[in-house]
Amino acid sequence: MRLNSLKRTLSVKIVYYGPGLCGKTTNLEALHRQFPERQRGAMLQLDTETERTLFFDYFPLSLGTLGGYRVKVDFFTVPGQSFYQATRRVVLEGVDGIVFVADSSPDREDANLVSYEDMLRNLDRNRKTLADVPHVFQWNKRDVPRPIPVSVLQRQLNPHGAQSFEAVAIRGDGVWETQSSLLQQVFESVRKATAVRAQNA
Ligand SMILES: Nc1nc2c(ncn2[C@@H]2O[C@H](COP(=O)(O)OP(=O)(O)OP(=O)(O)O)[C@@H](O)[C@H]2O)c(=O)[nH]1
Ligand SMILES: [Mg+2]
Repeated sequence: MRLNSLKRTLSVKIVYYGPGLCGKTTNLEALHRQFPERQRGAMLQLDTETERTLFFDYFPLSLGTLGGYRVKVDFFTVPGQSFYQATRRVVLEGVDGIVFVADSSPDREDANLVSYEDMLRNLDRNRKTLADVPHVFQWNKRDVPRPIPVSVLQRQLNPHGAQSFEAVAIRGDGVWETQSSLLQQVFESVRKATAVRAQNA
């Protein structure tokens, strides 16, 4: 969270994390379409001609004012391909909320686990743990044949029972619910943090 008391702005950073081709970019594109035009900024996509994310995707959202501050949300995706490790660590810097997107395709069970471990490692490098950061899980691609059962995904990736949502991001299903649940958690933690600051001021 960044508070700028001169400009009276508050911005929070949301990151979509997950293995290559799990649907992070698809989520951001669907979300961008679902927000009203007057609230959303342009979507920036840094990708190759093959449509794999090279650096990240990004768009800003204005959420009106809160306590005299203009509130902005910055949505990012990380590139899932394994060799973009350094980019993922940088994109995670200063993160306020994470959506972990898992791929329900039966052959992506290992890829989900590897990406999850990679996320924990990158948080650790940013001196954070998952427990410090509001997060939700999204079980994407529920439309594929013989999807990994949700109970298996829950057991492998979400043993602590964080909020989770099933999705078919290519149809936009579940995209809004995922985001909205995460933002609620993020703003609850912002409220607590700013209350503590006010008390200590
Ligand atoms: N069947 C199915 N395909 C999906 C779904 N969501 C995304 N896809 C497809 O999966 C492929 C990869 O989606 P992307 O959104 O580019 O994946 P990504 O996670 O951004 O991938 P990287 O940028 O390489 O990490 C595309 O062909 C999407 O159309 C879904 O819910 N169901
Ligand atoms: Mg992508």
